[in-house]
Amino acid sequence: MTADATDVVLTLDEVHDLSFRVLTRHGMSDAHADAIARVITQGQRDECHSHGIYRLLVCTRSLRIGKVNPRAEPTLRDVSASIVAVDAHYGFSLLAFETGLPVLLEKARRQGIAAMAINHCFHFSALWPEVEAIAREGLVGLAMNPSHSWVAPAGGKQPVFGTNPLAFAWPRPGREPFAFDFATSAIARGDIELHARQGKAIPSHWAIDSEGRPTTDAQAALQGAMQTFGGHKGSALAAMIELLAGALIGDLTSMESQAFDEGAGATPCHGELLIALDPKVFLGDGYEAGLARAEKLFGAVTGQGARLPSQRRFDARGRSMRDGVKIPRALYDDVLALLD
Ligand code: NDP
Ligand code: PYC
Repeated sequence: MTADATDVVLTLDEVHDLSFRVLTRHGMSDAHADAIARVITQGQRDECHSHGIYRLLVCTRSLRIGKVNPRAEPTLRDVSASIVAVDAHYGFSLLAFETGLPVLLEKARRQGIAAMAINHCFHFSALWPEVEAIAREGLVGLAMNPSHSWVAPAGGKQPVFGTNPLAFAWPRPGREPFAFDFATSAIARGDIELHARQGKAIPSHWAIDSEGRPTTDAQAALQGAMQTFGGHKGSALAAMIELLAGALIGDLTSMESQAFDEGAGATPCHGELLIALDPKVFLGDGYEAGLARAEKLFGAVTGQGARLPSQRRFDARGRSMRDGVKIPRALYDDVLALLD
């Protein structure tokens, strides 16, 4: 890998080790620190810069604010034959996800479809590692969550919705799954934060300033309101996520998460909904044919030179596993300072 003086190159083990040390240094239990360090490493590995090592700054700020329980032990509740709920007890979401995943998979295999509600969690991570984990088990995965009310509805100017990510993965035996994962805002807020850190302009369709005018100034965007992607369509999906991963699972909407924060500036605190579907149950004897039909669909996309979502990530994954990852020197120095 070529790196200039403004970059630092780390192996994936070094990224994990650094993340684990920073998190435990800030009082986090080993179990939480390991779950989070693994996902931050995956984010950096796949060159998802808004959800890689940058998140250590966000996590540690939330820990210092004191609202997160850094040693919370998630508990499981068997809601029904096809629903499991995991209470994160105001810890970060990732250990709760890992605690509930085996039960979600077992219920989906038995019932054909199952849901997992994660409640009372601080949430900062990308969702593709979770739906990929479901697809690696041969199941179809869906995941979604609210965040803080940063995003104006289409046609409005006041923030109501979160950046509300929606992720999906379809298993492809012997190869990487078909997966997508996107914020229902025009871009993840983390990307605007990274532009603000680097003093870079943003495209004018990402956000409006506090006067309601489209802006290219990342700082003004953070103080104004973000825009949904795809106008009214992203707005409707964002609302759906508030309902399914908020109201339906008895947890906070993005407006309520923002109010719960009381201006402290911590990571959003709310719930998350995951759904797993087992193609073997849906398709029975038609399982092989169903998966072959999916492959034909993917081939029709790639056959004309279009790419599947996540292909950029999988390419980056290969490079990072071989060569390590490049981290901007200024970010690396800020992360190292967290060990002082
Ligand atoms: P992007 O717009 O970067 O990517 C969205 C998806 O579209 C990815 O799956 C991407 O695949 C795919 N894609 C991009 N370009 C193409 C293309 N030309 N052809 C086909 N597919 C394409 O993501 P966002 O900025 O919306 O979100 C980034 C991350 O932020 C997500 O992982 C999300 O989970 C996370 N997030 C988390 C939140 C939380 O509350 N925890 C809130 C909001 C966002 P590829 O990656 O391969 O380019
Ligand atoms: O990038 O929008 C975002 C985000 C919110 C919470 C975690 N990431």
